Amino acid sequence: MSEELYEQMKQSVIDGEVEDAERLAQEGLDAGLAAGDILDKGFVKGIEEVGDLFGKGEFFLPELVQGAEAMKAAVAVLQPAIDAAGGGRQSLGKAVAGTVAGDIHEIGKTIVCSMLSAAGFTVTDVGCDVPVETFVQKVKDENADLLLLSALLTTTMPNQQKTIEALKAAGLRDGVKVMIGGAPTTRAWADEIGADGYAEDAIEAVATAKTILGVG
Ligand code: B12
Repeated sequence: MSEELYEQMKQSVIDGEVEDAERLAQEGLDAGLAAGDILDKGFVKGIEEVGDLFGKGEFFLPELVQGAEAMKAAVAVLQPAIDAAGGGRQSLGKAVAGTVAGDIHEIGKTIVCSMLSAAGFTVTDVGCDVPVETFVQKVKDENADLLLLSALLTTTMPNQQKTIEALKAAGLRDGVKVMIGGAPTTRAWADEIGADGYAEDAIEAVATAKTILGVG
């Protein structure tokens, strides 16, 4: 029964059906499924398929955009449930998160933020296409323990490195751990640019955040 629902969720993203995605997300919650499972087993499978079809040239930009809209609509419905899972506990630490300059891919970063909040971190999401200076300022303003930098384009990955360099220049690097991620990034890239952590997905991001901050 839940397998069928997950399949419909996946299909709603492939078809770019915003209203179906919202309805199915709510149906999943009503059926007692965990928000994380709804994402991972349903909607994320859909957006992955959309990406594959786009990569193969079978989908074009309008379908990509529409799929992303459906995905975002589903995440919005699930957000309160994800937040509630982390409510009422003492914060594990302050995190600032965003997608680097030149890059407007925000779905994965938003999911990472949601999962971190659910796990008990206090997260400030600074959005996408974020200039290096904004990251530095936010780390300072929030007195952040952790900075999360997402990049989905090979062309914007260097902005993760530039942000780390800017933190050093501002004298803030020692006070904050930096974790990077996003589909084209790797552990090797994280090591190369001097990041403290790397994670392949949102679940691993939570575990890595706890490890590098020595909490939880
Ligand atoms: C949706 C999407 C879009 C949407 C984004 C909508 C939005 N508001 O976010 C739109 C339509 C706007 C878009 C635009 C473009 N896109 Co696009 N897009 C995608 C797509 C299909 C899915 C990305 C996604 O949301 N995945 C689902 C999430 C859940 O996964 P994720 O992002 O990887 O995140 C997970 C992990 O990576 C990790 N993670 C992510 N961030 C972080 C951060 C940290 C700190 C950590 C620890 C972990 C972590 O955890 C997440 C959750 O598990 C991918 C294909 C793909 N399979 O990745 C292409 C893709 C990324 N796009 C691509 C391209 C080329 C573009 C465009 C240049 C297209 C164009 N010609 O205009 C533009 C670029 C615009 C820009 N300047 O940024 C290419 C990139 C190629 C490359 N290697 O550089 C891809 C790979 C498609 C392809 N196969 O060619 N895109």
